[in-house]
Amino acid sequence: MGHSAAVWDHRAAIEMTEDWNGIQQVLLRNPRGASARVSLHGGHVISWRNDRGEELLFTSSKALFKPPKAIRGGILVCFPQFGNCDSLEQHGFARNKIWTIDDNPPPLHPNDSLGKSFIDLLLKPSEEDMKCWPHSFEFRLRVSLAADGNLTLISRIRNINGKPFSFSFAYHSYLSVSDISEVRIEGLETLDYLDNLRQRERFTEQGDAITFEYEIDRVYLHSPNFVAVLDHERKRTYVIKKEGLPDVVVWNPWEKRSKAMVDFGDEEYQQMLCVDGAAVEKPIILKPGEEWTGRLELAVVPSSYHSEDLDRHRS
Ligand code: TA6
Repeated sequence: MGHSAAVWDHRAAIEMTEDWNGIQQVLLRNPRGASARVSLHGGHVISWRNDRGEELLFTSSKALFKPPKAIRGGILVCFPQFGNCDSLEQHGFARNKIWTIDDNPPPLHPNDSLGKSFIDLLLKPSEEDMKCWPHSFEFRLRVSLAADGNLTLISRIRNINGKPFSFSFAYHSYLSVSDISEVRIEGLETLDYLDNLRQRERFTEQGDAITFEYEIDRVYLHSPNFVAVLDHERKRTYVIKKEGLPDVVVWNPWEKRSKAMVDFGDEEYQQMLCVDGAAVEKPIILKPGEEWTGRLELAVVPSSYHSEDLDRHRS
């Protein structure tokens, strides 16, 4: 049976399951055997596998799958704030809510559907959410898996309030790496960043690719729309493409902080790295009726892929 992109039926490539808390999960598959799993708890991508069945996202062996606590790993949607600035919970409430399946979303560009398996999710504020963040919104999230295995998340947030509101946002993405000391990030050199470990003080990154020898928790500002995470040992590179998301958060908890997290193994910092497409420094402001779109595409390519290729992508 042929599964050419033109005849690929995205509904046939979706399987609904339930986790042990009875929360629905959506399994997306592509014709080559790659897959992605999305939980309605948080609209959270909890797994992304290539066509060899290898997991590309990190999830802690100590993760607590107990709502309303967010799962430690995968890709978390942080909204209406990233960080912990006001009365809202850390990284906002979206990651802790049960989303619904959106059967009739407003159309996206045909390229966002053609040849892809995808699911559309919807989050609207509950009365409880309105108490701590009194703004009416509709948040539509599409998660899609393409024929080449690329994973795309498209968030559309619409203000259905009578008044403007502002928010910050991140796709908090736990990438699985072989060994953190063998990893480097390209694309953030020479940028300014806010250091979360020093009260968000602003610094400028040096000219070299970023490598890891200690805890890092930074918001890189106004980054290019392509960033690469190179894993030497596994000989593979994550290419992160983003739109509408000016900042990139980079986080590795290293040894001491790992030990302080109950849902994270003491040594697991060696196998993960968070690189998040985000809008943190300057909040997004939406007037009544306006909509914002933030888009993240993740690809994995062999490490023979060099920064020159990245430059080609950028142009
Ligand atoms: O910048 C990343 C960060 O905000 C860190 O400060 C760290 O706390 C991490 O996210 C995880 O946050 P969480 O609330 O999921 O424990």
